[in-house]
Amino acid sequence: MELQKIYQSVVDGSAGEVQAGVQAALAEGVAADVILNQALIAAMEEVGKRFEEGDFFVPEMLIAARAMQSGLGLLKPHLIDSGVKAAGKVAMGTVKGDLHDIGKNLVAMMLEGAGFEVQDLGSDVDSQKFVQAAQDGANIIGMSALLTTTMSYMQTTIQALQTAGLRDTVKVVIGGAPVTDAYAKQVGADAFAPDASSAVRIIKQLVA
Ligand code: B1M
Repeated sequence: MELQKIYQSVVDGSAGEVQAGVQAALAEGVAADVILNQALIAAMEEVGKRFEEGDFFVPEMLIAARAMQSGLGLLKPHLIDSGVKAAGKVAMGTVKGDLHDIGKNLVAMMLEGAGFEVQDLGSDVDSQKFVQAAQDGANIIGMSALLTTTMSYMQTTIQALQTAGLRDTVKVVIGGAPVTDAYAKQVGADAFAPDASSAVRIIKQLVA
């Protein structure tokens, strides 16, 4: 069945086969949200599980996430037409002064794979951009930092959200190699995510 083929192609990281499978499934009349939930999202859950168990590493996860995104691109217009609601709106960015974006991109892709609407703010993101995203309706702010010199900017952003009166309307989740659970508590974030698949699990719990 097409759904099983799409699922396997995402896990295998084969973007061409994912796209062919999605096109075939749509042509057969399979609903876009069924393809999304039973093939793309289910496969990314499997990828996240394999990563957590140590069977997959960052490259496999990145390749699978890209394959999933190539299928998602084909599905998006159909999902918009059928009015499928996102699980939540996440604004993701790497904090000001920091140009490392590979981990942030991976988290964003995994969240998209899990059904979240993701606004990618890029890297070197000023606190006011996060504030603006919250004002524009993001209910989760995700921040990434890879440098010990830039991670303190996470607190600057949280304070900016507080000053703008938005701290209670958003959940703030942070991550990146130098960030820890203790640091998240210290700066007043709602949670720390050590990797992309835990970010998905933690954010799902926060919005549940
Ligand atoms: Co730079 N760099 N780098 N770098 N770089 C590190 C981070 C470093 C540890 C290397 C080292 O010295 N051993 C070091 C930091 C030292 C420190 O601060 N203690 C360092 C340095 C010093 C620098 C420069 C200052 C070097 C220089 O110019 N002298 C400079 C800084 C530039 C700047 O940002 N202003 C610099 C530049 C660069 C490149 C541009 C060359 C390049 C980045 C390219 C890019 O991202 N587009 C680069 C790279 C590639 C690295 C390393 C090698 C790899 C980082 C990476 O992509 N990891 C890195 C060394 C290392 O980590 N081994 C290093 C893979 C990625 C998937 O993991 O980002 O941790 P990670 O993301 C994970 C989790 O952390 C988590 O999920 C992700 C997926 O599992 N996560 C989140 C991340 N963000 C999250 C957000 C969330 C949730 C989870 O929110 C919800």
